[in-house]
Amino acid sequence: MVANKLLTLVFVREPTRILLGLKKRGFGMGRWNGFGGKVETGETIIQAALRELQEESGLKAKNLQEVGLLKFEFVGDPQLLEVHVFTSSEYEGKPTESSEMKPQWYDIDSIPFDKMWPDDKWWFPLLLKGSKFSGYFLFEGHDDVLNYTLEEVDSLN
Ligand code: 8DG
Repeated sequence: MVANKLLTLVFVREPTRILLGLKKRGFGMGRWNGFGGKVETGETIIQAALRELQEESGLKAKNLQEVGLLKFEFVGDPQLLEVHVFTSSEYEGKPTESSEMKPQWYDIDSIPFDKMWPDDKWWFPLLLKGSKFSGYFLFEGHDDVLNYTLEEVDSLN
């Protein structure tokens, strides 16, 4: 059995807008997303979430809350991705472009779903309304979701 690959994903949000970044390189390049990346050895998931947000956007999250757990399988790849999703409504700093991400605020009623990972349109509404959620998505390549499950949960464990 292959261990899951742990990743973080952080969305900084205000009442009417959310900060997304255009991924400039690597996995998910060309898509708008939250800020995150791989959990490194010796780091907790929360430490990784804070570090990746700061490295990629220049922001320091002040009230990180874990809101989602998303698992991704890609046909032909035995390794499952386990993405821990967080929001923060308070932060320090000013969004700053990095080598990885170009940040931009989006009104919550004009999120660019057609330029994001295809699964995001299903779980984003839950994130935006403040629910917690858990999901699994089976991808073929990076554009096609063959099947998925998604549920609102009371708590993430
Ligand atoms: P690197 O510098 O070593 O290249 O990478 P990293 O920054 O450590 O990690 P990464 O490979 O760029 O992390 C991938 C990011 O994409 C991570 O935040 C999790 C996120 N992500 C997926 N799948 C999906 C998805 O389907 N939707 C969304 N919104 N985000 C996803 O891995």
